[in-house]
Amino acid sequence: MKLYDAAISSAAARVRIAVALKGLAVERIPVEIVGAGAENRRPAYLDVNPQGLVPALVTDDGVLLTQSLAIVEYLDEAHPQPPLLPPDAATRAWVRAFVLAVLAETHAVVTPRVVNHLATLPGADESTAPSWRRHWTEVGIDALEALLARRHAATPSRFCAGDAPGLADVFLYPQALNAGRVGLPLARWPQIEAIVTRLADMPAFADNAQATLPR
Ligand SMILES: N[C@@H](CCC(=O)N[C@@H](CS)C(=O)NCC(=O)O)C(=O)O
Repeated sequence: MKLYDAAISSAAARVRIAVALKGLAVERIPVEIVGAGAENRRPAYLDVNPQGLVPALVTDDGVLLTQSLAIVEYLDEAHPQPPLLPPDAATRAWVRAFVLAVLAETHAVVTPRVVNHLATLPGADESTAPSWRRHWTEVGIDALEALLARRHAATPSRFCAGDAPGLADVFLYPQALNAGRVGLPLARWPQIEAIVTRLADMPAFADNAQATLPR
């Protein structure tokens, strides 16, 4: 398999973590996504992913996949051990709701392309982008903490939805590290801090997400 990847990308980190949890091998193809040297909007990469985003994965059969959730679910279906989704339908639905709260309602509104555009709008100044990023990170992670608190009050577990790391943890970890990048220590979210601290002890997580644990 080949992974179009950027070390700083939390979306790509989800795939790197899933690959590591599954014990799979993947050839990483770095794609520059920031600054003047950015390659992801050039025709060569748009041929790979018309959205111009990382990650993208080419399977062993030569099929090209995009979107981290679709890629991680593909890996889980193609390589079922260890499973990333729980066995019962209701917990699977909870996990998917949590993952969507990370990718659609938190990550999607603070990605560089959104924040960079905001900074060009009339009335924006140097505080607009950092303030937007911090606000939506806080709103997003507050919601994740509330979802976890409610679940764990009824069904305590070491990780998001069980005693082994799964899909929700794969998505939570890189997003939680992003909070540190915008100056938000994890201590304000005790459920998340406890889980992320456990995940940080696992090489599949620690070695595949860029940034250190925010304290
Ligand atoms: N929903 C997508 C998001 C992908 C995404 O936003 N990737 C970012 C890096 S974290 C990217 O490629 N940004 C480049 C750009 O915005 O130009 C996924 O989960 O794969």
